[in-house]
Amino acid sequence: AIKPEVTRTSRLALMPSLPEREADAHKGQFGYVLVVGGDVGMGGAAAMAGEAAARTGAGLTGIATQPIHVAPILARCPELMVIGVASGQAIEPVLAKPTVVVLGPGLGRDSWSEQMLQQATLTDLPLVMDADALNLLAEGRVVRKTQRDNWVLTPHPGEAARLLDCSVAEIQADRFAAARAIQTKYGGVVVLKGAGTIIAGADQLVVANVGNPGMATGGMGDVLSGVIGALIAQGLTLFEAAQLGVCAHGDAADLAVQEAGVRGVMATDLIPFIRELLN
Ligand code: NPW
Ligand code: AMP
Ligand code: MG
Repeated sequence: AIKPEVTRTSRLALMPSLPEREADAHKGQFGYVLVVGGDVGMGGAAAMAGEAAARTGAGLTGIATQPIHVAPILARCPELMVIGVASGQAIEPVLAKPTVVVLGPGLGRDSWSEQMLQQATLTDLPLVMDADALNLLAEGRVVRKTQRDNWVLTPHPGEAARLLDCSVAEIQADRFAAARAIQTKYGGVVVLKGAGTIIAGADQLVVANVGNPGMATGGMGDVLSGVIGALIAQGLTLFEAAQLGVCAHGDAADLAVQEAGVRGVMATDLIPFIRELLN
């Protein structure tokens, strides 16, 4: 049940936060999103986040991933700058250019994952933390700062339970309290995903009643993380980007379902609709 005092957010309310494109605009004005993720077996997650970021209007998009994923990702989407990072290799030079880092899609939880996480969390850039970046954070494997103002955490209920060291049932029993508790513990902006996604900042809390059960399929969250990253890159605040990203993503899923039904929607099906809705 939605508490009456909780404000509902919507795509239309947030659209004015997206800057117009002037006639003489250039790509440097729309930011550089770097996706860090894609361990062996999950290259698709990083690819989906990257493609979603580019289609959401990022000026430039890069992906730092396992070397074996470079060629297949480039073959699918040559607009992406795909950087292979081997075990033990420093990514410091790669981190000099982006305006925002999306950390976690398909990142995994092994030594390569930890190496990528440690290096990426050394930057002071804004971060979108998703998937295994959240799992590693929950396990205490982020060594630098475990509380920061300039990150967006996007847990699903399973990841939220790990972040608070409780059960999924406890998260779902009071999703508002759970989102607030994660925000208090880790700072920044928290997006607690699932039906009735909650977005919590330090002193704001809104609910987005968007989306549908067709979204219960792999890759949906990876697309969302890229969308939020691209909105941050274009100058939205973290709280605005989280709200507009969630709403555009959920509304796009509704359009995808209207087109062909609730079963068999794929995460990449949302991407053209997200683009259309943000234009
Ligand atoms: P249960 O079973 O109910 O106790 P995991 P993941 C819970 C990558 N991917 N309501 C639920 O727990 C990701 O990016 C790669 C209630 C469920 O079993 C990650 O890096 C893909 N519970 C990595 O895989 C496509 C909910 O969480 C558990 C819930 C692992 O991510 C797929 C699953 O969470 C994937 O995105 C809800 N609404 N939602 C690719 N193509 O490369 C989740 N749970 O164990 O964190 O696994 O989300 O699949
Ligand atoms: P992930 O579990 O990380 O792939 O993220 C799943 C995405 O799909 C999140 O944005 C969820 O909010 C969304 N989603 C999944 N199931 C539903 C549902 N039943 N209703 C609305 N949104 C959903
Ligand atoms: Mg996910």
